Amino acid sequence: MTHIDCRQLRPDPKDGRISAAPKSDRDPADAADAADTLDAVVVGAGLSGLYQLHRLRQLGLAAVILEAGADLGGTWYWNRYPGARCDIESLSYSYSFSPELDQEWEWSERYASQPEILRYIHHVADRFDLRRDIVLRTRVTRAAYDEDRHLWQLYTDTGRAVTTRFLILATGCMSTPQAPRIPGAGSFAGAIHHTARWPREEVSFTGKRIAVIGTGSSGVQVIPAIAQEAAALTVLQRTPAYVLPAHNRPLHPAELSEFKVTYPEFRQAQRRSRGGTVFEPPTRSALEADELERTAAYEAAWDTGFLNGMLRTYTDILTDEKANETAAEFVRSKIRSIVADPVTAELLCPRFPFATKRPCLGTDYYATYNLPHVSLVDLRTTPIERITPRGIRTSDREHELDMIVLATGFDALTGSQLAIDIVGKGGATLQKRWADGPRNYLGLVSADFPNLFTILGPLSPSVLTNIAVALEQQIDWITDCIAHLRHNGLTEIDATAQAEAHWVASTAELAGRTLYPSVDSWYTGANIPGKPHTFLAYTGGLDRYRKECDAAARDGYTGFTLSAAH
Ligand code: NA7
Repeated sequence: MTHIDCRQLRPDPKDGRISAAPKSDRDPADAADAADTLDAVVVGAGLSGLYQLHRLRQLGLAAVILEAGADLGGTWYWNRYPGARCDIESLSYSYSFSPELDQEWEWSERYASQPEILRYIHHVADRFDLRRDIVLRTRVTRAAYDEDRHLWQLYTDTGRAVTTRFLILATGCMSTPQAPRIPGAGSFAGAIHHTARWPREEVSFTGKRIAVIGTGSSGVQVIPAIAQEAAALTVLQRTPAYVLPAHNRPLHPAELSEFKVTYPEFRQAQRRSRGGTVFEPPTRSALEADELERTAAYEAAWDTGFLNGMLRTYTDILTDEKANETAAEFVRSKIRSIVADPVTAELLCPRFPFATKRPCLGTDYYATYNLPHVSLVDLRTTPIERITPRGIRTSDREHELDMIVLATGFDALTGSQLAIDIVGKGGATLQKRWADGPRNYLGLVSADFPNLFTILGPLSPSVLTNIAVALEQQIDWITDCIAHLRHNGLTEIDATAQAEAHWVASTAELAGRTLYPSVDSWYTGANIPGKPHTFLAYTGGLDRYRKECDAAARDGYTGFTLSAAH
């Protein structure tokens, strides 16, 4: 393999883009022939991409990250809306691979804000000297596999082609924003911002009439922040969320120093855990407890400020409808106790099983609806008809607005991979192969798409875990796998069709044991028109998943075929 100087791939300092002939002037085949050849290309410079680059470097590989954004950070680069914050504790939601990093980095709050996480990511990039191999403003548009040479040919929106042996998609599980197609959007006189494409320059709400569409995690965070400044805030709600209080607070230096002493054991415990967070698992059914006991348990969970605090009370909240309803009703009682207007309170009460859509962590979310300039519109009874030059017309009236904020979510888990035109063996396209839902083995490799690994993708634990822990597990596995191939003079790894079929069936079977698939959500693809309805994540837990991945590797990569180019 030719090793190239990665500086050749760097953006032109004048405009930040890689210089190349315009796309229309180029024959892709010519471009590929003339392309630079790398050992590995990682797509995406978020938390996953950065750690993957670090690990590939440790193997001595020529590797680069291609990143569509103008800067690194991934999710934390794009989602810079006011109030954006992680819903996993900062001491947990951070890399574990470097004990030195753990010791030197100081988190300021229990739940880190977007700017602080972005600072952390930049610190990591500097500390491990990663920037020199990151190419920004470069979106991978197409990837085609060369079966003879066991190489991927990549095409980008800058016109530059790159050839690589290994292609690793670190494109994020929530990175393709979903914006509803509302008639008349182009006619609106004010600004429309999606939370996941928030402008880098400050957006002022002062004196303005704002509407927010969407009440998932992003809406729940941005709504109280906008309410603090805006003259009027109208929340357009289709489905209410279960919002638990974050009880966010500053972390005190003494507390941090104490935590740092136990960091090594804590990191070990995270790795062994079911979801990447450390807690004592419940032992009893919610239905074994009487109401008094249950309420006390739920109160205690509510007070902890953990996203999954309620799920940790009893064993069957996510598997038994009756057990689930006890938790759901507890949250509804909290909503009724906080929101002063009973009609608004009822509209805010979710009716689907608790936590079957991802619950949200909020700060003053429900109390925000007690403010005189905040109003709630129920889109189930008065749907949006169109956007007008002056605002949004629902079936009963026109809401006059200066700004519309879309907090309408993402094409989760598969969106960022299917956005790339990926062509594998025998001309197979990922789009066609996944037409009825994603297919892969161990959530890592799809059959006939060799040497292509996905991090935090579909049919892996990803969004059901603390992704900081899940991503390190997958990246360590991928890195070991690449090391194994190189050590043995092999140039290709592919998943077998049988192993893939078994994985798809067993992840569906595992999901079927829970209440998750019974509810339409982005977990099931239901939020995207035309997306196949399948449960997209692995529900067996990170601990079990880790064992499955390790066993496959230990037994000589069972379920995969390994080979060498002639
Ligand atoms: P979510 O959780 O998918 O929330 C999107 C919200 O937008 C949700 O309330 C949707 O209602 C609503 N939505 C979507 N499309 C429409 C239309 N057309 N009209 C009205 N309302 C709409 O995305 P988030 O960004 O909040 O959070 C995503 C994850 O990122 C989060 O769970 C964390 O893991 C990080 P619906 O429920 O579909 O009726």
